[in-house]
Amino acid sequence: MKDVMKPIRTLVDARTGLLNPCDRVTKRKLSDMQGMYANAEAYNELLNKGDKLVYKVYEVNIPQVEGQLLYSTSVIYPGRVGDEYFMTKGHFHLKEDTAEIYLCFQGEGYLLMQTHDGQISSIEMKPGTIGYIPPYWGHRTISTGNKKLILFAIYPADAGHNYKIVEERGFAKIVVEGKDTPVLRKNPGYRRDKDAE
Ligand code: PAN
Ligand code: ZN
Repeated sequence: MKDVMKPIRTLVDARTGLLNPCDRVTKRKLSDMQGMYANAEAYNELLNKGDKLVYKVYEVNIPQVEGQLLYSTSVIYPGRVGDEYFMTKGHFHLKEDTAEIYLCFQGEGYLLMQTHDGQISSIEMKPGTIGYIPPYWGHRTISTGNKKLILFAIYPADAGHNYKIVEERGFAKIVVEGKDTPVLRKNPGYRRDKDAE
């Protein structure tokens, strides 16, 4: 019989997002977000004041092969670049026919999604919200509250991440501070997928 992997038990602290045990922590600072915010001047101004932490991801080490599931928590800090809220880089999965589930533990924000053929969707996230990302949807999360946005994610372990496409084209929408509530605006810097035109 094939070697069978042993089951894993992980504890999650819903107030901090910490996983225990945790095998990997990825930190993304403002300097890692070059070119991702619509207001480049506000970005440079903020960066000059210090290289703030924008988000971190806690992960458990699971073999990245078909059949396995990866799970992680993402902690997105409260903050803005100009009027645009702190967010993750965002990506499409390299294996595009893979889905993902996000569960919100704490904070407020959005799960922003788009397809190559120009469809756009967003789910408002607050504690207890589960967002389902079907296959083929690129996704990014945005923290719009005063507290950290803490999300738990589960996805196929062999999904992979395509960041390049987002770095090159951006997302069609941005989430900015409105008069009373956050608002979704057209991203002036967005370049649509040429193949879809
Ligand atoms: C998440 C993300 C995590 C960080 O686990 O990887 O929130 O966002 P970026 O990967 O866009 O920097 C996920 O969607 N995994 O597939
Ligand atoms: Zn993903």
